[in-house]
Amino acid sequence: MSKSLPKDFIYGGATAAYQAEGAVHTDGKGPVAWDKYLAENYWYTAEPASDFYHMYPVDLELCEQFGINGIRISIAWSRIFPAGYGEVNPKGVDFYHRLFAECHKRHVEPFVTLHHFDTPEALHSAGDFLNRETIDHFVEYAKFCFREFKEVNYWTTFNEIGPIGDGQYLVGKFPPGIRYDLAKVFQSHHNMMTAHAKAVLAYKKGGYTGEIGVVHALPTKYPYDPENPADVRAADLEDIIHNRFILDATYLGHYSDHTMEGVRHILEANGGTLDLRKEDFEVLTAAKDLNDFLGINYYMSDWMRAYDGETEITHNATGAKGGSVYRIKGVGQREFDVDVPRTDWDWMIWPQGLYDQIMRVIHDYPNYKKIYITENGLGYKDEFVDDTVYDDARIDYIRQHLNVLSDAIRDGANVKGYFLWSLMDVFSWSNGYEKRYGLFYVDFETQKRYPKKSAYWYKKVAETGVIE
Ligand code: BGP
Repeated sequence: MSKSLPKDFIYGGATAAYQAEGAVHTDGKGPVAWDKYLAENYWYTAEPASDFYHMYPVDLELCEQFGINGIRISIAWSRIFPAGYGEVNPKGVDFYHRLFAECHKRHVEPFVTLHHFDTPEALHSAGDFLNRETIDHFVEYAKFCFREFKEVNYWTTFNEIGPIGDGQYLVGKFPPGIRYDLAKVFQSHHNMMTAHAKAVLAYKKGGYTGEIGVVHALPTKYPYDPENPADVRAADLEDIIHNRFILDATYLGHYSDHTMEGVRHILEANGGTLDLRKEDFEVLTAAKDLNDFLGINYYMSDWMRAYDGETEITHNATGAKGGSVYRIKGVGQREFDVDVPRTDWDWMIWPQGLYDQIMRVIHDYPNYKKIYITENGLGYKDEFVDDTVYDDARIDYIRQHLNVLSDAIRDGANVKGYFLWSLMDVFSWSNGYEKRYGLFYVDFETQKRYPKKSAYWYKKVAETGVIE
């Protein structure tokens, strides 16, 4: 029998400013570190992306036509403050007012993220969030947006604090491209969580009537051999790096003894120290019960084995299946050779991991209030035929993940919505335009949109609440 989802459920599509808007130098937008980094290190840039800066009325009309009643949008910080702080750019402010008005006109609720990987260049080159001044600049930018964009009912401070630290300081695939520096990873996570907490406190102090939360990417980590204590330990340490450290900061207001033992172990093996201040924990503690929702981005799980060697990571950017290597000194290694389907980019497709992750959150952090799945989707080398894409693999992927959501709700989780990554095709930060996720195919030359088979399937689920 088909499973179903609750009546008030949000069927959304997700986007991010830098991956969708294009127009990177238009109307006074300030530079971000990615502009130069992509040009120098990858085979593509953020122009034209999906030209959402001009095409948003088309995309929102498609939402309305296809039963999509929520959209994740991020504000490009450097459109509002081109240098990260100081003078406001009125054209940037005006763009987002027009965009949010169009959302409401089409009955699509905007869930708005303040920071989706795109710190303004001036702050990024001064150390990004490793520099504590960036925390203050972020909070000022957040406060400005809260005051200015009163039409927004759902705010997210950050998108994926975890992958930002990993991308910037561990894997080195995001600017500034630093590799294997675990201390910077944890410090970046901690400082960004402090910035998040300060923004939440400012929002609540401002007496606004909307909701505020944070979006975390939470890949589930399993031991390759659950009977082998060394594999269990490897999975646990990986979980601390990617999930537990930031979840503790979000909902406990401190790091548990278990978490800190793991962090110390990792830093002993890799070197480096952390600057965790008393005043940070005061802020984290004050904010821990004020998060109105948690956004979970879930794409994959990982299987971990013990590993006794130096760190070695190879990022599979091109979709040549089997190209990934991931081994961290003092932590463990990812095992890709398990009996689980995976994408061409070596992302292990495991819907049960979403269920297990949700259950962990509601069990370990009972003050979570409610959850939205803010990203989930299948990156694929779509084939464009007959003016569409017959993306049965994507339909299957979404169906399986919605099914476990239905199970999680049945088993007591308060999950209120799902945002497919991505609404229309956008480019991927470190994989380019060839890795597509959208419900709507984008011809990046003409910027024309074409509904894929998955868009029609998703529309039916949104209209009926039944996962066919
Ligand atoms: C998340 C990001 C998105 C998006 C997605 C897919 O980490 O929040 O911005 O890019 O992952 O990832 P990728 O583009 O690497 O395939």
